[in-house]
Amino acid sequence: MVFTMSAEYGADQIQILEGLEAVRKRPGMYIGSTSSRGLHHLVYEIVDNSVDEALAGFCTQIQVFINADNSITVIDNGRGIPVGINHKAGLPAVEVVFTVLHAGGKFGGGGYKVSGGLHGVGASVVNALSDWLEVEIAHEGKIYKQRYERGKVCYALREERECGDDKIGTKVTFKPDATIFEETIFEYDILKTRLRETAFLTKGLKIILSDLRPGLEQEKTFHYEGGIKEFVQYLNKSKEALYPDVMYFEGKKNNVLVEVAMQHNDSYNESVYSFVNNINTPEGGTHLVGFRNAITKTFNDYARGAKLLKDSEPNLTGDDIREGLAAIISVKIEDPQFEGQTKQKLGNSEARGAVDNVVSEQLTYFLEQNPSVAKIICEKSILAQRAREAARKARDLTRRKTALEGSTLPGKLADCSDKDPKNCEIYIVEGDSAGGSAKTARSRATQAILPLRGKILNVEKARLDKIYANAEIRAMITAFGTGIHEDFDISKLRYDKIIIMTDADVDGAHIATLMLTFIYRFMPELIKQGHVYLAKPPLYKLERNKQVWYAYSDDELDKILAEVGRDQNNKIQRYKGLGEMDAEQLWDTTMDPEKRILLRVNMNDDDESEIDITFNTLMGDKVEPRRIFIEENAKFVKNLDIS
Ligand code: TTJ
Repeated sequence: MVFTMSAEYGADQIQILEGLEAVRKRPGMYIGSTSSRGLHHLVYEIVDNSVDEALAGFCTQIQVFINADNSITVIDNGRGIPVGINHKAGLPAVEVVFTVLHAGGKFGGGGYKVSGGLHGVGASVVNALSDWLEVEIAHEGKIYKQRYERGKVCYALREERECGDDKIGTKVTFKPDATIFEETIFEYDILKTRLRETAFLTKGLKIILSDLRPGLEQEKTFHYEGGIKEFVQYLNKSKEALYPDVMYFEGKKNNVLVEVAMQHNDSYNESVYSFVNNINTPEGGTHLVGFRNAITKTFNDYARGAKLLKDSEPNLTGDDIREGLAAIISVKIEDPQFEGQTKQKLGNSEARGAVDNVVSEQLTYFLEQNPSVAKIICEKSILAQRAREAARKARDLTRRKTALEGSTLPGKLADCSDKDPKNCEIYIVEGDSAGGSAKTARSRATQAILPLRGKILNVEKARLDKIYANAEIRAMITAFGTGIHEDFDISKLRYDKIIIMTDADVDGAHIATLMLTFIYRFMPELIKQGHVYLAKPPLYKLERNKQVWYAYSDDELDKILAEVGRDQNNKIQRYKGLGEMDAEQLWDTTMDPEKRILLRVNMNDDDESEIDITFNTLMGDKVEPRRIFIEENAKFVKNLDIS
């Protein structure tokens, strides 16, 4: 096959170059950011094209390599990007894919495309933002190849070599442009989380992730014949399932492909995740509404029909039924419309009815065929209803209390005088002694102190009524001012920073984790909007000839000793707890905004399900998954205090 390339740059070629120039000028417009998140989105853009080929039924395996030079290679065994001339552009189709903006996505029209969707920007953007990109296509016994640099064609698509007739597929390798991305080092775990999710959502597709970087070599294969059923099993792996089987419903209505998998566990949290064309929709949308309507209606009808719910008793609410529910809702739509603040909410109205229909019909049938499972779920929901009633009473009590006596803040709270939340911060301090020093050390104008007595309630294993009854939890809720769950209103937040200050030992870490579990489960927006921090107290105090240094890590201590000298004039103290510091030292080392180190707790929507699983693994009932998690992650732990 001979390719002709017009020697002079026609109008089209100039337009193509301008398009890619625009991408390089304002990359954030196309991939959201040029941070680590934007860098990893490049990989998803390319992989999603192969996933499309899998959804079309022509690709069964995708390999992703992190190469030694931090370039990425993606290989699939699909039909291969077409190499024939695209007559509209007068160029080979594959060149159009990589050089014309938004030219990506399906070639055969129709179908549910994952790539190049509203969230996708197409492979041409990846090309424009790469130092170089090479594509090879195995087609009819030949390998075709083309190379681009910063989006510009280096040579015309050419026949590179012969290959076996049975070889098919597409291979793309690209190296992100370091002049555009602040971060060009790929993180294996970020790609692992996303590729695992993609494999769950595309049943039967095998995805292999390999890290080829020296010293980081590892490989993992994701292959789930059970698709989202296995996703729910994965969500429940550190929990106790209430019944053996994961319910699975699938159907097609109003040209919407519906897949739902669900299984209750013994926790009190809801872990329901929704997707459209494999794209996570953390803000939910019509598909999620359809799901919620269906299960609330179906379970109430069943509970009444089976006389599990007396006529005199009120209906179960969606919250009651979804307590402890792990579920995946995955719909495929040809032209998804996204809404919401971050464009991660599905707007298509046809999805609501489609999901409601499929789930109502098939769940009703399932419950009739499995009365024992139905009973278990209804009884758990009725218990949840009673606990919710009790919690409402407890909450109304706290509300009434604050209403009657004005907003009584917790007695132990030493509030700050400035009333503008933007200027204020609250330290949640472990233990009364450290709380005392913190109250003395603080700047009264802008720093509030809330001392908590030892270990707070582990909300991962408690129902709402017990949580409201816990004094420490109530103190935090009242002090923060936002309310929790459906009451949550971030505009009522009384402090711009919530700083958790605990001892630098294992107990302190455990208390900090308990507090983070509470905030994550009841006020996740505080974390998402960056209000939650961990104070970093010093690990060491070095005294030498009347001079004092503080070190916040072993490395830092080594650096200081290298400077001042290692001899018997050094007196080194390893801090076991905040209580060992007097107020002045606490201020100097941990509370003075000019000098302190604060670690901001970050959370983004990409890894919602992973975070949920991690909290449950660490804080939940089952010991074995926790042991495995700690073993797998111990290599990242420094300064583990084993005293
Ligand atoms: C679409 O239908 C006609 C034959 O070609 C089909 C296609 O586009 N297949 C395809 C594209 N398989 N894999 C890709 C692809 C793979 C990677 C790694 C990157 C890109 C941009 C596309």
